[in-house]
Amino acid sequence: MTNATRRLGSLEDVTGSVRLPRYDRSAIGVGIVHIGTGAFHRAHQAVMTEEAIEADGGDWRIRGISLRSRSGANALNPQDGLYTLTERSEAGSQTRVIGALADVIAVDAAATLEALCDPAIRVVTLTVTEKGYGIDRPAAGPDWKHPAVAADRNDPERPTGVLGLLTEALRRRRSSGVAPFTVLSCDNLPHNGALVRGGVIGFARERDRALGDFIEAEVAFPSCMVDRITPAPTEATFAYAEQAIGCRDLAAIETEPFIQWVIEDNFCNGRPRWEAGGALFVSDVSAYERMKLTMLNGTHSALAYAGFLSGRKYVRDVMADDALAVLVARHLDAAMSVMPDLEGIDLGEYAEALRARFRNPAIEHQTYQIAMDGTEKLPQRIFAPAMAALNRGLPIDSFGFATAAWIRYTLGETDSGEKYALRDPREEELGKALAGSPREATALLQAFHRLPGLFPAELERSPEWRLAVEKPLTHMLNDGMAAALNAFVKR
Ligand code: CS2
Repeated sequence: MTNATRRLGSLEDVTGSVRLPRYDRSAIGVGIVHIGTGAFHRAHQAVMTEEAIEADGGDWRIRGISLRSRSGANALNPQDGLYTLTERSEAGSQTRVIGALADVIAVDAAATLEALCDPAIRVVTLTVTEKGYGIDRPAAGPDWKHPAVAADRNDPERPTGVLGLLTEALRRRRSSGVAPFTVLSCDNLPHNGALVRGGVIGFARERDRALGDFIEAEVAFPSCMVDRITPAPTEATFAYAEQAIGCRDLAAIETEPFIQWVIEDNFCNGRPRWEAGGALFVSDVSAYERMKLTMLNGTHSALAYAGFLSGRKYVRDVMADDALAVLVARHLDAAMSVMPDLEGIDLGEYAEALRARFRNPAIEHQTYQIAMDGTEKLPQRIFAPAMAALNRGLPIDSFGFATAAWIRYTLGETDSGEKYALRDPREEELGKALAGSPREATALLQAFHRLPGLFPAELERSPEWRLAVEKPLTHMLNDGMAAALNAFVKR
């Protein structure tokens, strides 16, 4: 960029011939609060919302909330919420400017509460990552040890965390006679709607039983499955956007052409017609969700640990490596084998389409990005399908290899001694488990099994499982990832 480049501030600044919002932004009010306005939200729900507004109008623009970081707000607010979205694939790029986002409130709990209490807001959507909710998943209720949950429990009228904010906003709306909003979690969690519902109701009940009962009876928490591979933006993303629109956009993002959103049709206060953007409304999303978590996300995690430790920076590099490509194919087969039949979906085609998406040469999706937060991701992506395979007498070696690669990854150092940060919310606990254990597969797996709430108890007890993890882990520890991988894929 030259210093002279203008910053995107309004649609008039756009000089390139790209698609612009096909509606008058100033005539459309906000109807959604979205918590977590990162790249994924901007590549996914905001785009579907844009298309719903274009097709149908309706006051459904989005007020964004960033609970912990100011960077999204600093980029978007001076741009009047506008940003450039580029879809990239081998076939070329498509660039457009999205107008559905109105503004972003950053690290301001009072303003967040005010936004949540606005009667115009009828849907609250969330992408706060698996760890962001403060929910104890096995118990399907609040995790009272989570720092934000604990703080909000002590000071419920001035909440700063997700459960506290949603509960206090619903309480205030109720006492001033404003209808509740729908809460729509868009994170990669199994039964995300039911999970968040359990968290909010549990948090509310602790405080006031009647409020808990009210939320249980009146508030809708639909589940949904979201899908779009969206790498973290880089300077190259901004440079490309600048070339396409003729001005500097610090909120630009890039993504793949594929987009999918399957939503449980259960809303208590209206919703945009997201069908216009391609969303599918169904009565039960669980099979879609399981397919995506097991096949896409599970394979992603498997390839991320093995790929990162093989020196592969991007997913596309993993796919270009013969041994890793076999690992991916094997993992997809194993994941597919535990899936129930899904009406209208050919799982073999789904697997093939996933491989093609992972190969996308125009997308720089870092294995290190996917590798973060393993303790939050692996239970639903790897351990649950491993358990399902075990119960059905199916092979579990792919799930074992993925787990071994993750454990090896948590040592924080590559085979050539290069150190990296783990980036996991349970990093300290993992560190303690590792410190108390010799660098030996059986001891390491035992130490990890002792971490509460991570592995299903039945899996821990299975000698077959232990062998499936310990064998490749021993290989990884003694001879390095490349040798372990080659031995695994040759079988
Ligand atoms: C990825 C997901 O980072 C990760 O853990 O597996 O973000 C994945 O790219 C998306 O779920 C795709 O929809």
